[in-house]
Amino acid sequence: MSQVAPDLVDSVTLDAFERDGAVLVQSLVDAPVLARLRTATDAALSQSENYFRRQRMWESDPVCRDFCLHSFAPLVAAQLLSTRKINLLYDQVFAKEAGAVATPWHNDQPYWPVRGPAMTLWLALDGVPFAGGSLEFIAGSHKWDRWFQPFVTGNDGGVDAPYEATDGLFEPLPDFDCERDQHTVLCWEMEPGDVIAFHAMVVHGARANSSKQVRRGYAVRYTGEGATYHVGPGVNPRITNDTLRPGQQLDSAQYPVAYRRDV
Ligand SMILES: O=C(O)CCC(=O)C(=O)O
Repeated sequence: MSQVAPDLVDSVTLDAFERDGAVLVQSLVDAPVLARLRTATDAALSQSENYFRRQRMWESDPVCRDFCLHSFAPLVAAQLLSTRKINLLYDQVFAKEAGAVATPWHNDQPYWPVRGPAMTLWLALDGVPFAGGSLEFIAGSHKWDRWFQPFVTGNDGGVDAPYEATDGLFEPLPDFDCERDQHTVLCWEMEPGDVIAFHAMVVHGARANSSKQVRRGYAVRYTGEGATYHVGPGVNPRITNDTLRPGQQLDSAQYPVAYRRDV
């Protein structure tokens, strides 16, 4: 597994992440690591039909564990969040089959048991053409501090229903597709090994996959220094923790420290 590569995040990348909440980093992961991660994520894909239930593979798979905890990935997250400590929140594989519907607009943090700095590294395991389930981001929306209503997703990644009992806690999702001309929407084609780094509060979704190929992405969620545990309506119960209390730091077997710099 590739180890620490210093200064992976140059100032242009960092500025883009801070300004837009999402940035493409090309050719971050090399072919041997990609091959191992494809094998590992395919094993997870064979175990669940549900688009959003292939999570926490690192806990049982050494390849995922190595990437999440011992590769350069936590360092990249630390540089982007400008933080001295990174915890792993969880990992997840997203496979959009040929013909799959779009993933609706959302921001991630309403689903996560965490308050404070958090982000994702989304690694392309396959090439992602624009029409092949490419991710889209509303530039700068991570700074809005707007918490949008989480929804229950179907097996294909579409919306099944809004989460119940969250009245008043979240804003209804605007129809961002109708508002496209009011925003800068970022979307990149990706080669295998490219990564999109994005902030947990940036509004994003994924286009339908109208190609003939599956589109597999491996997402690793990290939190930064100052992040604390929080549970409330809308939080994904499959990623919560039985022992932490609200307001505590995340450090635990479930959310291990993946990177720490003392000075
Ligand atoms: O890969 C996708 O289709 C959606 C990914 C996503 O929404 C996320 O990683 O938060």
